Amino acid sequence: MIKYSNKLVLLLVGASLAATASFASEGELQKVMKARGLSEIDVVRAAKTYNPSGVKDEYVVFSSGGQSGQVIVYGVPSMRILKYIGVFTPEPWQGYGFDEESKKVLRQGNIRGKEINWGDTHHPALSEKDGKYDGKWLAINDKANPRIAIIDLADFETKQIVVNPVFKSSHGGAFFTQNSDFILEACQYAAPFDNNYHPIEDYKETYRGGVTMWRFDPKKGRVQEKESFTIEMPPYMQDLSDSGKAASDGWGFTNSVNSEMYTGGIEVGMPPNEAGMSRNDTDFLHIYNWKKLAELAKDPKNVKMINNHKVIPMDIAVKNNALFLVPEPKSPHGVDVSPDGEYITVCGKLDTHASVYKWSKIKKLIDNKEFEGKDPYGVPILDMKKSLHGQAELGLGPLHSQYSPVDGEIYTSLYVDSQVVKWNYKTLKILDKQNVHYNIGHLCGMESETMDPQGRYIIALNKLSIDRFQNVGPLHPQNHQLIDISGKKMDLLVDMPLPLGEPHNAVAIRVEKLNGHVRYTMGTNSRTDTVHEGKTLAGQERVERNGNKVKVYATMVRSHINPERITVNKGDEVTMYLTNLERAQDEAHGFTVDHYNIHASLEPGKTSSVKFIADMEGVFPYYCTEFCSALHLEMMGYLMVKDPNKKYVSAQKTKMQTMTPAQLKAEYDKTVATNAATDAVIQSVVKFLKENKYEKHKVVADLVTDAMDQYGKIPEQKKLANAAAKAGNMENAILFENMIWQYMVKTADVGIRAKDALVRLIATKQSASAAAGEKAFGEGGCGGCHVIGKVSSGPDLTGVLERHGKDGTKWVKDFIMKPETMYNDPYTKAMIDYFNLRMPNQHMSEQETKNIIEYLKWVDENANLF
Ligand code: K7E
Ligand code: CUA
Repeated sequence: MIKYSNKLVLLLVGASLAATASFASEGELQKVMKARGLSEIDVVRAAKTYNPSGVKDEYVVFSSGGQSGQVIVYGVPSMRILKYIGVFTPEPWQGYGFDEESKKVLRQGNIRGKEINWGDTHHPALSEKDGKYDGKWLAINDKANPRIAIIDLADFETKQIVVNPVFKSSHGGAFFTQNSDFILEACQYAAPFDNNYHPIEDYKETYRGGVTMWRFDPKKGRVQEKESFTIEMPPYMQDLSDSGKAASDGWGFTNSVNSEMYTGGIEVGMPPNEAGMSRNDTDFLHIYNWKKLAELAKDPKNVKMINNHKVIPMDIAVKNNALFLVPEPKSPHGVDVSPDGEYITVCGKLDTHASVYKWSKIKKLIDNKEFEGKDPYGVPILDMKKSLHGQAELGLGPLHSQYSPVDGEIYTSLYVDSQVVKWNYKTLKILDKQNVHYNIGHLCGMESETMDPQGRYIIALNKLSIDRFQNVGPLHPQNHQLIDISGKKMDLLVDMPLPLGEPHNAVAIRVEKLNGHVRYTMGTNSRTDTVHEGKTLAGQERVERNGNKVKVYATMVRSHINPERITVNKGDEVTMYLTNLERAQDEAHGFTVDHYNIHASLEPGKTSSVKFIADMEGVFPYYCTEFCSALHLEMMGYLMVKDPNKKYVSAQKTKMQTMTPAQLKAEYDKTVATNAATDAVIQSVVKFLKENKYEKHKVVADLVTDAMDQYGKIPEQKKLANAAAKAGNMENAILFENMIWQYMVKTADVGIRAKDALVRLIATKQSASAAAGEKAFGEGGCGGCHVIGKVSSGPDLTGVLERHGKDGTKWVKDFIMKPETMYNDPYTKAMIDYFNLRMPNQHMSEQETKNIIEYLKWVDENANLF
C-alpha cells in the first residue's frame, strides 16, 4: 500500500469516502413511481431522455436566444443546457464585452458609429459541405440591427460580426448554401437602402427589400464583406428564406408578407398595418439564381455601390433571367426546401394549407419563359397552379416545416392550433397530430435542414409556456418540448423551460461532427486565433510604464496571479495582459479588478487583456473569479492607485508577537518532512506509470505532461527555500517549502488521475458479467467502504476470493447476500472489531452477486495494477 502524507490523504481520498451511493432493489421502481405519481408511460419517457451521470448526448442543439442576443447550446435527448454563447450582447462569464479582445468583436457590430449592445437573434445556421453539416461554423442573424455573427465551433466563441450596409432590419437569414460559399440573409421591413430620409409617401419608389448574399470563406470561417452583394427586390417585406440544394442548388427562395405595399397610418385615421398588409389573397415567393447573380456582381457594370456595398438592381437581375416571383397564399411564414431540393414547402400563417411547389415545374416555366405577367417593377410572375405540386389542409396557423429521412415525411408547426402535424408532402396526406404547449413557432429536427436528415427526434419551440412551470413572475420562460418521432405516432417526451429571451429557430447536429478543443496554444488571442501581443510566459511577468500608460504582463496558474502588487498613479491608463499558463482540461481562471467594470475568462493557454483608466484613488483587490483550486481564494493581489499630488504618511507599526527561532525551525523541519513524504507518493505513481508504458496512451500522456508541468516548477522553489534557510530567513524558507507542497499536490492530483486512466487501458478485458459487477459494486455503495487496492473503512478486496480457502467464492457470495448470519464467525467478528463497522446487507440479487464475484476475479487478475 502506498503511504500518503496526512494532508494529501485528506485531499485525495475525502471524495471517495463521502460517496455512499444509494442502491436500487426490487420494488424500488414501483415505490418511486407511487411516491411521485408516475405512470408506466411517464417512466418510459423518462428513460428515453435520462442520461446517467457522465453519459453524454447524441445531438447538440444551437438555439437562437431571441432578444437576449445570444445563442443557447443544449443536448438531445437530455435537454440539458450546456452553454450560453455571447454573440450580440455582453456576457460576463465569458468576459465577452469586458475584455479588450471580445470588445473588438462586439464593436464590429457598431452601426453608423453607434454602439449596440443587444440583438434579436432568430435563425442559427450550421456550415455545410456537400449539403451536410461539417461541424465547423455557426452563423446567426440579428433582426433588429441587421447583422450576421460567426461563431467558431472549435471553441464556441463569436469571432465576427458583420453589419448589413443597406438593410434596416433583417430576418430571413442565416442560411448557408450547400458548400458554405454564401450565407443568405433576407431583409424584413422594406426601407431605403441609403441612410437618408425618404417620406413614406414615396414608399414604392424609394423603399426596397432584398436578399444579401454574404460571401463566406469556409476555411477561415469569415464573411468576406467586399465580395458580398445584395439583390435588390420590391418593397414586399421579404421574410423567411431557404437556399436550394441538390436539384435546386444555386437558387434561393424567399417569402414576402406585404405585396400590398401597405404603409399603415393609424395615427392619421388609416386602417392599421395588419389589415392592409393581409388584404390580398396571395403574396410572392421570390425565386432567384444567386449563382448567376454572384457572377454578374463581379462586373462593376452590373452593380450599384450603396454605402460602399454592391447592390444588383432589379432590372439587371430581371434582364439576366435571375429573379422571378410566384404567388403564394397570403402572409406566409416558413419556406423549407426538401433534402433532394425538389420540393419547396410554404406555409401561410393565415391559410390552413401548406403549399408544396415543385422545383422541376418552376424550372420548366423559367426555361420556357412562360410567365403569367409582370409585377409593377417588371419582375416576371410564374403561374401559381403550374408551379405547385399540390396543397394540403393542415390546420390553423401553419408556420414552419422540417423533413425526416423517411421519403415524403414532413413535420409542420401549427401556431394557432398548438400542434405539430406529420404529413406526406408527396401524397399530401395527414399522418398524425401532436398537441404541444403552447403556440409553437419553429420546429427543430435532427439535421433536418440538410440533405441528410436524421429523424428520431423533433423539438417544438413553443412561444408560450403559460402553466407548464412553476410561476416565476409575469415573464415566463419559453417551452421547448422534445418529441420522439421514431414511431408511427409522435410521442411528447419532456418539457424544457428556456429562460433566456425568445428563441425562434434552432439547429441540431450529431455530436460526432463537433470537434471542440479543450486548450489553446499558449498565448492565443482566441478572438483572432493568432499569438497575442501580450503573451507572457512564466518568468516574463513585468510592469512597463510609458508616460501615463502602464502595461502589466501577468500570468495566472493555480493558485497565484503574478504580479501580486501593482501600484499606479491616479489617471494612468492601465492595460493588463493575462495569460493562463495551465494546460490541464477545464482549468480556467477568471480575472477582475474590483470597481473597474472589467472581467476576463482565461481558459488554458488563452491570453486576454483588460484596459481601464485608474481614475479612482484607493486600494482595489483583484482576484481569480473561477474556483480553480483549493487555494482559489488566495489567488489574488492588490491594485494600488496613488494620487501623485498627495503626500501619504505611513501608519504606526503595530507590535505583533513573533515566533521564536526554535519554533520556526520546528515548523520548517515539519514542512520539509511532509514534502518528502508527499514526494514519495508522487514517485511511486511515476514509477507505476513508467513501468506500464504510459507514453503509449495519448490520454494518459497528456495528463502526465500536465502533472510534470507542475512538478517541474519545484526545483526553482527549492532553490529559493534553501537560500532563505541558509540566510536564516526561516519565515520565507517555510513559505517557499509550502509552495513546493502546493505544486506537489497539483502534480499528485493529475498524476493519480493519469494512473487510474492507465489502469483502465492496460487491464485485461472485463467480461460482460464483470463489467456489470463493477457497476453493481459502485451503485450498490460497496465503494463507500472498500477501495480496491487499499485498506479503507473496510478491508482491501484484492485477493478476497483466495483468502477464504477453496470455497472462497461461496464464502464471498454468502457474505454479500446474508452477512448478518456470519457476524458471529470468529474471522468476521475480528474484522468487525478492527474496522468498527459491520458489513451491511445491501440486498444484492443472486445475479448481481455473481457479477460482483466476476468483477473481483478481474481485480485479482490485475492485482498488480491496483
Ligand atoms: Cu419567429 Cu423564423 Cu423569426 Cu417563425 S421566426 S416563429
Ligand atoms: Cu484561479 Cu481561482
